[in-house]
Amino acid sequence: MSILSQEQKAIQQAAKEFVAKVIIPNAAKFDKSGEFPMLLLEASKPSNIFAMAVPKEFGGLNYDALTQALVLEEWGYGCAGMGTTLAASVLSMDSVLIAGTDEQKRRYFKPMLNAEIGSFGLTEPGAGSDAAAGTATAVKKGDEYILNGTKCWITNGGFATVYVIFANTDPAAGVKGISAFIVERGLPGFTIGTTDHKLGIRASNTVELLLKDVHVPATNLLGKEGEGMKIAMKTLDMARPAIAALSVGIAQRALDTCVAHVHARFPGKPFPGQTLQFKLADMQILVEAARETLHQAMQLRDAGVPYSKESAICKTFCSDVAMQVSATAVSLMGSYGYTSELGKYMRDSKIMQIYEGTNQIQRLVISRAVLAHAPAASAAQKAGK
Ligand code: COS
Repeated sequence: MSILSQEQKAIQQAAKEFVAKVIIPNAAKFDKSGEFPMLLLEASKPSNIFAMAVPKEFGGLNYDALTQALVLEEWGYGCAGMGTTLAASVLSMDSVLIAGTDEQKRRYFKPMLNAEIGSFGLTEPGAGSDAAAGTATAVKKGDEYILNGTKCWITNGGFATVYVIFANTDPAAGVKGISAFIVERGLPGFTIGTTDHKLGIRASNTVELLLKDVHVPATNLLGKEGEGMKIAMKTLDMARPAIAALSVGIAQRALDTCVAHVHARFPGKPFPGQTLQFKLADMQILVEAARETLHQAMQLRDAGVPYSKESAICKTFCSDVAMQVSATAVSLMGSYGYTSELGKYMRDSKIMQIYEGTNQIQRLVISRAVLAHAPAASAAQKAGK
């Protein structure tokens, strides 16, 4: 178990209370309707939680990475759809934290202090796993860039106030021409396209973003022209553990639901055979191991050491655990499982294995890191034996 500070424990407790009061009572309703829960934003104002990643000097809560993960686990426990809203807003802020000037940070983070949300627009119809293949363009004219293109499967897109959008300023340069821009809602030519209807995380909002001759001030360029891919990759390193945190929350909830059901089913009686008991033990092992993997990655990030591989590992492992534990929970509980809220946890788990880089892409990132650190050749190998 990670050793948490008193402050971290207090923040975790506050998150549990918020989830119990606001998220859990509303989760089933928004899962069913697929509507965006505006009440979530309103209820978040007193705690300023949408500014949890915003540094103190810009008015935010300045939570370290581990503390952000603690909060997101609780939100995932309550409803991974609503948790996704918070995670995706932080994702967009991460790009600004990485590459923004102080003035850009001040402007971008301001709405978050009022529980408004941000959105991150990288994916395109022909550029998902291959993030470098995007065809959105940004052409400089005077002191503006003119953006054109389509972004898809964009979380929070329909309700965000500010966006980080990736577009190519030099298509001939390919990946080295990708640039990142802050784009504000309401600019002429910037419209919201179709809303996606999803299998899971239905309380979150996922849309297409359409950019048609959108004039963006040149001062909204993040970093330099051509730095977009690096900004995107660094952002995803920061953001993937958020998905791991939501996943741990889902897995813990599925397990707790099973345990509560077993208690209700066999009140005051010995628990039935070892098949059930061993399954519950396996679920507990997976949940605890997943949480540890996540916390280790966050401790590396907080210590300022490289953590790309660990970010990819925790995203992959925790999302696979969420899927496995929630599916096992449904199977163990039989018809009750198939007709209860356990189905939501299983549906919500599936996207955890897909978004912010599929688990196949994570395996690519992990294997590249492993291969880049090949062990020194043994004496026998050096001798050619
Ligand atoms: N940190 C900093 N820079 C990084 C980086 C990281 N973690 N990963 C890659 N880069 C840099 C590389 O060093 C390279 O720059 P140089 O050529 O100057 O060295 C550049 O970014 C391109 O990297 P690479 O050559 O590895 O890119 P690839 O096209 O081979 O693709 C993958 C890399 C597949 C890992 C990338 O496309 C990816 O992550 N895809 C998934 C996208 C995703 O997660 N989408 C979710 C959408 S948001 S919900």
